[in-house]
Amino acid sequence: MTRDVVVAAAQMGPIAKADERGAVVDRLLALLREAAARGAGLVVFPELALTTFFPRWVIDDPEELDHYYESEMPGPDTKPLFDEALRLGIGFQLGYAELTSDGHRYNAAILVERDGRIVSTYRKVHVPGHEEPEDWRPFQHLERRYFEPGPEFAAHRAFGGIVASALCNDRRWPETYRVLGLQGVELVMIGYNTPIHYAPDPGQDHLAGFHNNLVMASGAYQNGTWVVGVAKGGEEEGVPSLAESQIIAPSGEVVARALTEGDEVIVAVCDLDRCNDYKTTVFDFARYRLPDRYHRITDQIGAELPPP
Ligand code: ING
Repeated sequence: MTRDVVVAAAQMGPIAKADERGAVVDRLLALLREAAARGAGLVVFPELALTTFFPRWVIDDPEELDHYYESEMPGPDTKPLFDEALRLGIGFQLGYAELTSDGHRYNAAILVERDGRIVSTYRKVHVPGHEEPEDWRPFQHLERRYFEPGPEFAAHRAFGGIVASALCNDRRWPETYRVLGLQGVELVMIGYNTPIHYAPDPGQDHLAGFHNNLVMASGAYQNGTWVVGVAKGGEEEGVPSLAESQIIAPSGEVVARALTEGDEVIVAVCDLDRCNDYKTTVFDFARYRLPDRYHRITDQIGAELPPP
């Protein structure tokens, strides 16, 4: 007995600041069609897949800033993608900057089923970087200036299983996977924009690819779930960004991985029943977890050191 979902990671190369949404959507359509041609029923696009990664700049002009956000999804620019996906009978996740009607700004990802049903709109919980410009940096990472944190991690029934979205920095935090694991998640889809250079500690730069796999493979194994990580990679507006999109099994093994730093589709047959190999044995939460030993995880924000 298998419960197969054919999943495609649709990696993107750089999006230039000058690129119009129409040209970007044309790239997304080409990736969608290739994924469909290769049998995928679900395509995962990167984080902020419609524009260049604009938090790398200080943008004080409100009109210029709003240009990077979507106030409706689908909107005129993105409707062709929704229409083509429906025609092809393929579902997808799309990362974008959301400006809500009441003025809230989120780093968001919408998940659409094969019949066009909108399953969910996830809003990034872990917002990294800084709020104020820091001129010691070679480029800014102002996500905390431009986005509010989302309210929750939620898993949903879709694609024949239990699925969820996360975004970029979320993948580095074990809480992301465990909160979803406690909802029985079987597939976590994570778009990312990850500069190779980490200004606060450049000593981490050469480990960007290692850390990328480390956190997603750990999250997959420790929660018995498939994990799909999808990059917008390559050198974008002068900033080298990690590619290495990959599809990871509940075992933690990489079953597909991108070879380029550009637009590239990788595909894997994800048997969701493989999750139970781990959920009913090593990580049988109901049998082995002891939450009354774990209070610090939700009671504390930062570390509280033992008394001297
Ligand atoms: N980008 C990066 C990420 O978490 C970062 C920020 C890079 C944090 C490297 C730590 C180290 O992959 C986003 N958009 O979250």
